[in-house]
Amino acid sequence: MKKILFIYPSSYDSQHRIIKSRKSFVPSRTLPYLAALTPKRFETRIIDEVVDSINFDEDADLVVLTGMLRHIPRAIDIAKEFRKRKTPSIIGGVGAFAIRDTIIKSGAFDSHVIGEADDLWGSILDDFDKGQLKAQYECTHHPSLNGLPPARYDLLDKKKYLRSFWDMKNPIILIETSRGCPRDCKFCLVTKYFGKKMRYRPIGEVVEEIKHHGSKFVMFTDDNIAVNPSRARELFLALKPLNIRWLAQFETSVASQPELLRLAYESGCASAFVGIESLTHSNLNSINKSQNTKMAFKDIVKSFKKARIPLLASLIFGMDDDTLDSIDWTIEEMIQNKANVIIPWLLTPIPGTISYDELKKEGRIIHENYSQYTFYQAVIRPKHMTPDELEKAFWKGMKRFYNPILILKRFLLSEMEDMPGLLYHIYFYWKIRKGIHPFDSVY
Ligand code: B12
Ligand code: SF4
Repeated sequence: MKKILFIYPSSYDSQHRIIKSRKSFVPSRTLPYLAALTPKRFETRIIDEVVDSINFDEDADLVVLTGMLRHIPRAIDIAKEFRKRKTPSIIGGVGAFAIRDTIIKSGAFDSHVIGEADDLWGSILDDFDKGQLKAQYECTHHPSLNGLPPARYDLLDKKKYLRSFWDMKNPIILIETSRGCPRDCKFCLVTKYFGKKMRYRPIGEVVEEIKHHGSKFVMFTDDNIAVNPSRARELFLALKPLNIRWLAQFETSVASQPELLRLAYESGCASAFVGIESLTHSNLNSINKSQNTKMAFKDIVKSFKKARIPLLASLIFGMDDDTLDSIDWTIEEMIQNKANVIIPWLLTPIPGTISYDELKKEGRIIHENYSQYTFYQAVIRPKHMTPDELEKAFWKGMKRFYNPILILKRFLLSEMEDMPGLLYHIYFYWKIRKGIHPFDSVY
């Protein structure tokens, strides 16, 4: 039986050390899903390099790699090591799509796949079996999401992932119910990669997959879970009997749909990750996210609070109209308006996005060492501050929002969803003190 080694690479820190951790936040869906698509005639094993080590001498017939942008430099080195042992490798996924020229130039991989795997993976493995692996494959369409197999989370070592408050036995699992996004925010790769047209999995299949894994806390990978309110309603109704808690990404427009939010809560929505991005309208217009200017932030928060869903406000600092004062002011607004959680990032140009093209043209990209594209290290020159000042303002804001007195105050005044909220804030506080972004995979 031929053996496939699926590897999710770690990334390098600023001293070129491989980032390792005892535990990781949430297991990625990508490789467990690719393993599920793999015919039974292959033996499969998954290595998540942040928490597992790679034995380059391990007996393997094929190495399969994936990753976001920051993982690609490490993926290249891993493939080169295996090449020395004559083990072929394949790479695909969002990172490999964003920087296809870098991948080709590296010459490290036997095969480079562009696009979604669902309709392609079987024929790639047939070619591999025949010893006829091609240098490049591309899926030029967006596959249907009917009949997707459940991801093989059973191939992962569950102990290595964080537990949620609601399920102390199982890790948080990622489940897909849709792909695509009809918006086209300039900094985001989703529309470029998955397309503007929404594709949905049959709800019955989503429910079956959730039951199959048995985890009581689910994070949906959908980029915009309620963009189609009638489908979202149907999904939430189907989730209700499962008695799970879940988290998903919502856009701000859902704040004007109290009925839908109420249903989300009743079906187990434990947190809504909302791309607020900026409180400055000119910034929002400049990134093509003017839909966020339609409702004031305080009303968005109120609407989620009314539905009893904690709001995780995702923010981006470093846009053209950001100043050091406006960053401080944004954090204060988050505190005053009682956002439950804030998740700030720095504007980072992903090749393939409009933001990348614009910043490149203006000569404002400092470097393209993708290992450092962590989204909390400044890689662009902002207009009204230095990159160093931007990073300092980011950490200052994080420390201000997650300071112990405010955390305690929030807990005592029940602004957060009681115990889980408190535990998450303590966890975030601890990560920030270590200089790690709370949503980075390392623990
Ligand atoms: C869930 C998620 C997270 C989770 C979990 C991450 C994880 N451990 O997997 C959390 C919240 C932790 C997270 C964090 C971040 N994320 Co995130 N995340 C996602 C999200 C929403 C879903 C990913 C997913 O599981 N999809 C389902 C799987 C099955 O899809 P897939 O991996 O794309 O695989 C398919 C194809 O790509 C292909 N494929 C993939 N690999 C391979 C390999 C081969 C060989 C082949 C043939 C095919 C193939 O086949 C699969 C099936 O078709 C995506 C957006 C999206 N819709 O994909 C963003 C996304 C991946 N994240 C992104 C980013 C930027 C981040 C953050 C930096 C935060 C931020 N600013 O948004 C952090 C960084 C974390 C880190 N490790 O450093 C970007 C990545 C851009 C890039 N090129 O680097 C994305 C694309 C969103 C975006 N805004 O553009 N994220
Ligand atoms: S940021 Fe969110 S709303 Fe905007 S294109 Fe990306 S997924 Fe869609």
